[in-house]
Amino acid sequence: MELPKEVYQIADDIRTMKIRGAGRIARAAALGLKKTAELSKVNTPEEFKKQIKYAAKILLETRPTAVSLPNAIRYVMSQFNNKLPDLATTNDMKEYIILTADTFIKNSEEAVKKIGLIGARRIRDGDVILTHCNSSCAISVMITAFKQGKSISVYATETRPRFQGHITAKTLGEAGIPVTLITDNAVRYFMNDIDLVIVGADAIAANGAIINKIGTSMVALAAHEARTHVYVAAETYKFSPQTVLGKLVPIEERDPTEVIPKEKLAQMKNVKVRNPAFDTTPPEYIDIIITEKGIISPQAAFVILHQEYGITELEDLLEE
Ligand code: RUB
Repeated sequence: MELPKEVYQIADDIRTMKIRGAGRIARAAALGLKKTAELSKVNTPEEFKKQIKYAAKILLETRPTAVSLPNAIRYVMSQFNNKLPDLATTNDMKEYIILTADTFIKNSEEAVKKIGLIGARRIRDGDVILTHCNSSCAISVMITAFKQGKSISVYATETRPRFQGHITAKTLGEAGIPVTLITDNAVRYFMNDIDLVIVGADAIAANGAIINKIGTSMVALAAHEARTHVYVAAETYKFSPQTVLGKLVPIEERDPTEVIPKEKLAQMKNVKVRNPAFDTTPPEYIDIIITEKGIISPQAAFVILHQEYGITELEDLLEE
């Protein structure tokens, strides 16, 4: 089965982290389905159904942790499958995929803006905020609060091993916010200077636990010890329906060379490298989750999942 080369390119960009961050990955996956439909050369409905299913599979296999990726694909594919009886020609099918993918992308971009507006209300003038990694949702909250005239400053962790904290520091700094870049190890050292922690999420489990960039749980632990609030900013398509059904969110382990060059490791005896990209923060360490549908406590994660997926859809997912 062949796909347009643009679709393989998107899959590759997600795998190699040229496109990264759970929201961006989700929008890129929807774009991958759209490109499949736009550039498809197949002529029969049967061939197109096979092709779009194959594109979904290729995109799904790129990165395992951010649940926004399967949720974006599920959004497009389930609407497509429900609409199939009304889609008479291959062209109708292609147009419907394009329409649904565009809707997902537009809703997703609006969700990030809305999270910014809702979350900014919880930021006070003068707040010193700590953030970890690079989350568009967390950034949306901080920049919105700053644009509203709140004089905030931010500590950004560098976020080993891929240094996504550099992107965060650059973005916030360019927006005019004073930023202090710190090593991940320095989080507890500075915690007493911090008013609140704000991070994003790659996935949120049914019990309200947050899966985010490795190190988030240590940041939350240090915040908990210092009685500093922890806010998570995440769209509702980052809640994982599979966790209602007993599955755990898989944690991606990336290449050792991200941690240490191959040649250097080769000089060490009896040393191996582990490089998990994400970790799980228990709900007890999280004060609120800011979604585009409003602020919830982590304990209300199941309510969001129930609203988004309903019992019938959840039962269908049991087969996945
Ligand atoms: C990125 C990361 C981000 C979340 C949320 O990890 O952990 O905090 O994805 O980001 P990676 P957003 O760099 O490995 O993809 O709010 O932009 O969706």
